[in-house]
Amino acid sequence: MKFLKVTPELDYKKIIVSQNDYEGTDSNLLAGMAFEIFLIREFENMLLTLADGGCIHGPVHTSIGQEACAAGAMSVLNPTDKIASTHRAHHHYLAKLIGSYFSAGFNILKDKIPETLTEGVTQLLGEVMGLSVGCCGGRGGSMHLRNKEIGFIGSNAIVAGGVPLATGAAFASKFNKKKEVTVCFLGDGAVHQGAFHEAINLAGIWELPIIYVIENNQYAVGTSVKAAAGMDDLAQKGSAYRCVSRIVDGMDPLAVMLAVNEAKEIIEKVKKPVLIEAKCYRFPHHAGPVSGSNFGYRTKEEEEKWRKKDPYTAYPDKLAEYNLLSDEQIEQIKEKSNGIVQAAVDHCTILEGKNFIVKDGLWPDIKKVEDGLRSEGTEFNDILFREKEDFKTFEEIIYSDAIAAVTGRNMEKDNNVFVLGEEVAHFGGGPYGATKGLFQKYPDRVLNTPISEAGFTGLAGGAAMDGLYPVVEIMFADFTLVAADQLFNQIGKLRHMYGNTTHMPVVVRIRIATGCGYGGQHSMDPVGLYSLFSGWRIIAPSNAFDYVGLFNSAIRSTDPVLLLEHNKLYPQKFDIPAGNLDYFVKMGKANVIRSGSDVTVLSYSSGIKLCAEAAEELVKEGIETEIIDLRTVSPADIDYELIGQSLKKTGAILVVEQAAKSLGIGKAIAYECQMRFFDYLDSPIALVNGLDIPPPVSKPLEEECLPGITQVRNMIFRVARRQV
Ligand SMILES: Cc1ncc(C[n+]2csc(CCOP(=O)(O)OP(=O)(O)O)c2C)c(N)n1
Repeated sequence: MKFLKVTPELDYKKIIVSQNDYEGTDSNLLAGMAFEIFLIREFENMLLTLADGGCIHGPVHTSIGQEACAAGAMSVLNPTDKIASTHRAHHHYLAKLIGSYFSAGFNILKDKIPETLTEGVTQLLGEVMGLSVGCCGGRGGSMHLRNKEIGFIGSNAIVAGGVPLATGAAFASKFNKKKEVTVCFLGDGAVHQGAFHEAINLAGIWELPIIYVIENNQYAVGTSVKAAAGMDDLAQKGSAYRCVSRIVDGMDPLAVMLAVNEAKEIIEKVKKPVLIEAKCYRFPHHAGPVSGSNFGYRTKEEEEKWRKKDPYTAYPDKLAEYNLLSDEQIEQIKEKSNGIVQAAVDHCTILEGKNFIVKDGLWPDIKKVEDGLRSEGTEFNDILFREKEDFKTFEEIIYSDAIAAVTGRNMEKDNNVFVLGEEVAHFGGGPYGATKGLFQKYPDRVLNTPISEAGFTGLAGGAAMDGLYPVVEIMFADFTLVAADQLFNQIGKLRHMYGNTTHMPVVVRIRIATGCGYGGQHSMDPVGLYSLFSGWRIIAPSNAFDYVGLFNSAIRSTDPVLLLEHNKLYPQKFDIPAGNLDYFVKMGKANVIRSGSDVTVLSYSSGIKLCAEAAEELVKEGIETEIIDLRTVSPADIDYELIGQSLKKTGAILVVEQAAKSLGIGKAIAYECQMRFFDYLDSPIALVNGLDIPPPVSKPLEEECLPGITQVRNMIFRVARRQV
């Protein structure tokens, strides 16, 4: 055996900046960066004062020491460029604000500060304080900021959680052929998260216009980079993902500015994403005003060493030393920045003695606390919803073909619809034929992904926030758990958290593979899991007619929609209106598919056929079963009006699901029904569910797990006869 040395071609370098670079840089830009650093420092010191005075609810993660990263990066971004940030985001927000509201060539020493900047700083302060004037109406607070107008697509409190979303924003720019970049800021701690690796890999293979800036402030809370990574230079990570990688002094705004400028050129010319590691330091501990050394994970000596590079002093000193700005000019800039912060504080607080208190009338209206969790439905204002009775002629179609057909029809109508998932562009129609023929017709809009559910669902979320309509296929429902943060913490919550300032039109399609012998990690019916996150709408069509109409509604919806497709339905034939894939079925409207007077049975998806067969068998016993196909099964969309009407007639109710009891929605429906319709009920509400175990592979054992016709028939009989 022998070893050959492998020398991959890596573009991985350290950037060094000299006096010449300073002297060759436009003095307005240099002065502008000083202004940004001063404003950020003044703002965050003020936050600490306000927090100390009890005016801020929640943690304050300052960027004290890290201001140069934001000031440098934003100095070369265009207002249309986008940025994403983390729990430590004030510096990014303020610098982007300045970048967006100062016109090109703005001279901080001579020009008047635009009103919009002062208003923007007030919006940030208001948000951190949880006030209605905040950029998200006080919903998000310090860690969940968003301001689309300035290209601040969102900060995120899940470490690395925002990275796939930012990658989705970059995807949207490329998709729309826009000449803009996205800068995704992250901490050194985020580099160890899977979401980061999945997202940067997607950026690498799809050559997305994104710059990942790792602000390596040496610690994630109290854990050093050395301890977490076993190495000093995190920029190396980029080389694994076809990125150009750079290390830069993050305490020097000019160095960061030059690095980001070069990154923009690389994106334009080489079409590769760029990873910049900006080495910097935060002086206080993770949150609050106290130095990190007080907590014992670092020394005072180390802090003192870094103090010498503090951009608040070292940068203006350098400008003075190189005769680029006088001490007087520096003071003038400082005064301007302090004035803006003071104006924002005056807007939000009054001083009583030595105490700041929140001004009257600035708290958000508590009656509106639930607003914006989901759309109010205005996107359907001009839609006439249809039911099967509205059509005269029909044609037969296989369920899986209906999925492909209606997806294709939407892609034909709207260029912003695209499909992504594992193998969706292969085998002529993806793993189940549900994307049949789409890749051949739309090769740029049907994207095979690597096996990285968190990465591509998060990317879809970011793209959806940017105006695209992604249709994500998740191969098996159980893989939801691999992408749980993106699906639930991000896609399911952000509309509300960002104060209803974003739409989230992601459609996720999932095959439910119960009964296929795939075992306990491929057989989940996830309806109950998604229903825990109320931002989601969940659809489980039992036939192709409903599928087509509900898919059209799902695509039009500005909320995330989960489409559950039971494996058993895929090969079944159903009628849909002849030559019509454009009708809409209303989400939230259930359907009586069989009338009866003895018992109401609620079900959805493949459960409907089972219930219909059982009901048919019970006719000879003299039992008249009413079956309601719920169709939409997200808790807020259950059609209780129809259920109530039925229950008034039958007096008894049974919910039939193939999902395991703990993963179903039957319990929640039973609770609601007894709260709403107690007076109509003659007997306890009954449930039929799968067993609460991971379905085994062995055929008889798996069959034992799932409710079959006998169990359903027996339970309908008992409920109808009031023998529960
Ligand atoms: C997934 C996740 N795990 C843990 C936390 C708790 N937490 C918040 S910030 C943080 C440290 C993050 O360090 P780093 O990414 O280096 O950013 P920094 O705080 O240094 O800016 C931790 C552990 C979290 N918010 N999210």
